[in-house]
Amino acid sequence: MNSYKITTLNDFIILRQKDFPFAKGELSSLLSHIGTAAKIVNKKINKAGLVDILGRAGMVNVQGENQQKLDVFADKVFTDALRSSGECCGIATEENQNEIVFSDKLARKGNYVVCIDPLDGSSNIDYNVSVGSVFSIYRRITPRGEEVNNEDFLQDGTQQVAAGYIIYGSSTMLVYTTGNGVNGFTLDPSIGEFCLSHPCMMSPPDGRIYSINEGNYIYFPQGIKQYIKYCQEKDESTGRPYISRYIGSLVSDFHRNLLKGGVFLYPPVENMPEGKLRLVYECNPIAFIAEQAGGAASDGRRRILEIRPESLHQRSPLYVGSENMVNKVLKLLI
Ligand code: P6P
Repeated sequence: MNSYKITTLNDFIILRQKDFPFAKGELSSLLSHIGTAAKIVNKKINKAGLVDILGRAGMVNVQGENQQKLDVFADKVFTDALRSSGECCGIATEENQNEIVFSDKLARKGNYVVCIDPLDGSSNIDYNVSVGSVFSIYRRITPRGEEVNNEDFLQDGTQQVAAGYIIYGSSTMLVYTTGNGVNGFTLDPSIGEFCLSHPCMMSPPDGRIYSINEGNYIYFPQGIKQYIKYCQEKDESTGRPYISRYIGSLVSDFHRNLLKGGVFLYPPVENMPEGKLRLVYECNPIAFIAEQAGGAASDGRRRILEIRPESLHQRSPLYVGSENMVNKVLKLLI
């Protein structure tokens, strides 16, 4: 019988704990709780077509978007898991206008806050298109023992201690970084464990995939229109014309481009002058992972990670992926 060396997410977190000489296992425990919540959400998503969990919950979230039942379910699962971890003293989530303060004694002692989009791409759920969860973890600014407040959640992306996403696709993967590279874990349903499947993920510096909703073409800044034309020109020395791939689910589009090389673009458009994606719980975690994998992430003028958030739900244009491709976009935007 050949030996099949499995490294589960929890094995790996503990193994890598030495990267945090001062950590006493708190961040490790928090990441492990996120992994557990992801398994629960995954189970529900996998059965979505079979139980009455599809479709709208009949509510509207802070974004004014119709909440899908799975959105509401995922939000509750991650909130409960983070609250019970004892390491997290509050969360900012896409589904709630303000931060959620965990005021019980244990949680108030937590060192960390989490910003999360519990189920991104949820409009795709009813059509069996892959969706994802995206999260950032920060050390709190307010003193331990006190209740968190807004400032704990409006830190710039360079302050993230960890970030990750779960992609509920043909297989379910959890990809995260704690600032020491990016590692991917695939859920093995037969043992109910996330197992290390993509160690040290690196984004190719170049790629041939560009991901953008070309339906908004007429609203794009001139530089983006030029970039799309650049992608479509024939130039075999640079592998053009490139390939257009767009799922309409940030985590799925980003994950594919991270592995194969490519660039994802969400520019300002007519009814969203700051773009559509949320800085705090979509752009920042994705940008942290992209940079840790050797890629780049910009709003067209600055590194995403250097933007000082002013509000929880503020939007930002996002150009993210292979470094040379992002740099080409930025050159045309100047
Ligand atoms: P559009 C999904 O609703 C989402 O928030 C992201 O996951 C995705 O990248 C984007 O919106 C797609 O937006 O306007 O192209 O449908």
